[in-house]
Amino acid sequence: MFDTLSEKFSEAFKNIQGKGKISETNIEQALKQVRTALLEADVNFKVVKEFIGNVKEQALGEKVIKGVNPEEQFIKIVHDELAKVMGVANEEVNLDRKDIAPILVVGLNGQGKTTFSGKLSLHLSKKKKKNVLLVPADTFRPAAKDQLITLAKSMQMDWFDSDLSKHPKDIATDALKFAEENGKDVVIIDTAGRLHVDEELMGQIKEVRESLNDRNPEVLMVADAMTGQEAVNVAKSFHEAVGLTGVVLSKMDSDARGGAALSIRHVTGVPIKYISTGEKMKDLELFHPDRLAGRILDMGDVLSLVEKAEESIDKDAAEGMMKRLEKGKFTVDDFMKQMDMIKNLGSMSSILKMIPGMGNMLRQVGDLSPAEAEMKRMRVIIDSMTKAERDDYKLVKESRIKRIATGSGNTEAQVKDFLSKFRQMEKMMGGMMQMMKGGGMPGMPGMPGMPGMGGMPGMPGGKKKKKGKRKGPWGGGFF
Ligand SMILES: Nc1nc2c(ncn2[C@@H]2O[C@H](COP(=O)(O)OP(=O)(O)OP(=O)(O)O)[C@@H](O)[C@H]2O)c(=O)[nH]1
Ligand SMILES: [Mg+2]
Repeated sequence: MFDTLSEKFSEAFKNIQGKGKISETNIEQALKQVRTALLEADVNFKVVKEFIGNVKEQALGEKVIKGVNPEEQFIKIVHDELAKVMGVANEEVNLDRKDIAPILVVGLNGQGKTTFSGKLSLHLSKKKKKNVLLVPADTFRPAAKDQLITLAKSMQMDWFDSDLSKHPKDIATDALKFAEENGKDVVIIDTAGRLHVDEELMGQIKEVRESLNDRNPEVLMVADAMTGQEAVNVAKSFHEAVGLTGVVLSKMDSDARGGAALSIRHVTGVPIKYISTGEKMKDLELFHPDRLAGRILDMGDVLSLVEKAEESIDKDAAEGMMKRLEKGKFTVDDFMKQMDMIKNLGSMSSILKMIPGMGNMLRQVGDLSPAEAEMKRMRVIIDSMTKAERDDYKLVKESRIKRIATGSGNTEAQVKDFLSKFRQMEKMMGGMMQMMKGGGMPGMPGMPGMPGMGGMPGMPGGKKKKKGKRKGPWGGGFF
C-alpha cells in the first residue's frame, strides 16, 4: 500500500534536511518532487495541482515554530494536506437508526463486490453487534449466488435464498420483508457487475436504488484500487447515475501507487468508507485518512496496529503466556504460539510498516521473504518436535536432532541452528522480564502480549548479532 509514494516522498523531504528555515527556494525542489510523485502515483492532476498549491501556501505562511525544524514542519503540512484530500475523518456506514439499514453494494465486474459484502457482514456483526442478512441479487451470473452463500456459511452468517428469476429490485423487496420478519438490523445486497459502465447496468441499479429510497439506503461502490484513475472515473459515473453514499477500495494490498485513494474523495465528493486489503474475510479496514497519511509519510500507524492486535490476539492465551514468562518459563510451544499470533496480524512487511520509521528501514532491507522463509522453516522444525521436547528443548540431543531433521526435511545443522537461536531467545526473554518488572516493555507501548516480537527473525542487523549489539526498535532481530 502506497509503497512507491512513501519512497518518493522521503526522497523529496531530504531536500529540506539541514535547511535553517522554510523559504521559497528551499521548498521548490521538494515540492517539485512531491508533485512528480503524486502524478506517478496516478493521482488526478487537478488534485495534485490544488494539493501543491495548498502545501506551498501553508509552508510559506507558516510561522516559525521554535524547536521544530523545517523538515518536520514541512512534513506536518504535507501530512495534513494528504489527510484533507482523502477526507480528514473516518466515515462508516450509518447504522444509527431504528429501522433496518439496507446496504446496496454496486460496481463493475470483478472489483470485489461479493468479497466485500461478506467482509462487511462479518465486520458489522462482530464489531457492531448487528444482526446481518446477506442477499445475493446478481441475476446475471447465477454462480454469484453460490459464491455469496459459501462465504456466508463459512462465517455462520444468515443469507437470503433469493429467487434469481426475479428483478433485483423485487429480490431486494422480498429480502427486506424477510429481514423484518426475522429481526434483522442490516441487509447487505450484492449486485451484478458489468465490464463497462453501460445503460443497462445503470438502469437496473437505479431501479433497485429507487425501490429502496424510502428506506434511506447506503449505496457503496466497490472499486479495484489498482485501476487508479479508471476507478475515479467509474465512481463519478456511478455517483451521477445512482447517487453513492460511499466508496470501497478493494485490493489495496496489491496497489502500490494509491492514486485512487488520493483522488476519489476530492473528485467525486463521495467519502471512501472502507478498504479491502486481502482475500480473507477479516481483511477489511476502516478508511482513516489521517492514519493513512501517516503511513504514506512513514510515520507509521500505531493506532491501527494496536487495534489489529487487539482484534487478532487471543487475550487469554497472551495473558497466560505472560504469567508463565513472569515465572521465567519460555518454551518452544510459547514461541510457536507467539509466531501464530503475529501471523494473524498479517504479513511481516504490512505489520512493520505500521511502526514509525520502519517503512524507510524496510526499503533499505528490501525483500523480507528470506525472513518469512526462515519463520516457515522454524515452523516445520517445531512441528517435528514432540510435546515433551517443545516443553523442554534441552531434551533434544544428537539422535533427536537427526530425527527432527529427517522429519522436517531440514539438515541437522539447520535444526541445531534453530536450537541455538532459541537458546538466545530464551535468554533474552529472561532479560526482558527483568526490564518489564522495572517498568514497561521497550519499544512496544500498549501491545498486548507480544513478548516475542524482539525475536523476529531476519530483521536488519540480525546477522551481526553474534558479535554486535542489538539495533533498532525491534531489539535488532535475534537471528
Ligand atoms: N488481493 C485481494 N483480492 C481481492 C480483494 N477483494 C476481492 N479480491 C479477489 O478478486 C476477485 C473478484 O472478487 P469478487 O468479490 O468475486 O468480485 P465481484 O465484484 O463480486 O465480481 P462479479 O460479481 O463477477 O462482478 C476474487 O478472486 C477475490 O478473491 C482484496 O481486497 N484483495
Ligand atoms: Mg460478485
